[in-house]
Amino acid sequence: MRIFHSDATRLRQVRTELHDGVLVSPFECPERVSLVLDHLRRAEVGEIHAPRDYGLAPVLAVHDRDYVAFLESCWREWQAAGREGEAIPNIWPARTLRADRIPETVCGKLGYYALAAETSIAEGTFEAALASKDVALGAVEYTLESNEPSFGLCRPPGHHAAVDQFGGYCFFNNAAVAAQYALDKGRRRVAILDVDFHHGNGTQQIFYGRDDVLFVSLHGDPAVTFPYYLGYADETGVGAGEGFNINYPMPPGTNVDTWMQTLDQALHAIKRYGAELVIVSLGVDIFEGDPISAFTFQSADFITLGQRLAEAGLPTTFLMEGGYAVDEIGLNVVNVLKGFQQ
Ligand code: SP5
Ligand code: ZN
Repeated sequence: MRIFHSDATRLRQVRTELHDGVLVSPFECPERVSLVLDHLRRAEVGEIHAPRDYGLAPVLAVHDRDYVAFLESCWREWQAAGREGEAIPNIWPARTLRADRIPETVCGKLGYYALAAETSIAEGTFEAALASKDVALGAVEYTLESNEPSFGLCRPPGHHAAVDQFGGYCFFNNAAVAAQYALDKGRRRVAILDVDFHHGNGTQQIFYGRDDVLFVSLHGDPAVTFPYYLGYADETGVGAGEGFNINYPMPPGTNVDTWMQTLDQALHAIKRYGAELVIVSLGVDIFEGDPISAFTFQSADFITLGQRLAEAGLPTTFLMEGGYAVDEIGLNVVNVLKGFQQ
């Protein structure tokens, strides 16, 4: 298996996350990358390569141009406005307000383009997001050219990022960028299997009206779990996309047997679809020890997950999403990839 990593993914080094009403040191931290990398090296999972620079075109194939421009200028504008801390939204075009006009100053734009407040923006955020999508593109390009599996150590993660919204620690939707790239290189049916604890609302939104990307997600029930406002089982797609969005919400505490049985259903759907490529949005925050999640995976269960994914027998690219139990994040990722290789 080939691994893609870029040192620039560590350039995002924000100090603050709004968590339980307190500004804390962010769960989504650059050490996550270093720890996963260490374990990948020690376990000799595969050669580690730096991706090339794919530019902005593959990003603009799924994201709104003004949104990307906002991410690029946000921190500069925030500083120019003389704000003391990091850029955090505190007002949104919520249900009774207008969302059809984009404000002109950074405070208003932040709320317009944000879907959550935990994700601060500061120096290096845009650069790390650029590196993260290059990692995803390097990985998917390798799989497209070789049919061999790959792992992209993306950071920041991507699956909460929608066409023109950031949040949930995500800015560019790496999996969506990679899936679109595969389509642009001639693949006709791509599946994205999202196993992160949280629903991949951004990926769902980007492909909701389309039948060329099947989105399948196993996640915590949005009735009680972030991102709360998307991820129910009755969201099945719209128009041409009807039937090509499959959500499997599960309650907090769901045991691994139930989760694995649900994975079997997901993999059946992916095979029935005739996917030519599977992109796995690999969040290891389904681990029991994850500080912000509520599923019950033990480290050994990640080996089983990798084995089940390999049994599907499809070209597969893994892209890193969440996972915040930093002491075990490296082991848990390596276990998935080793299980896949067995
Ligand atoms: C990529 C990814 O995994 N993003 C997750 C973003 C979660 N952000 C907010 C989480 C709020 C968790 N609140 C749970 C409190 C448990 N004490
Ligand atoms: Zn997550």
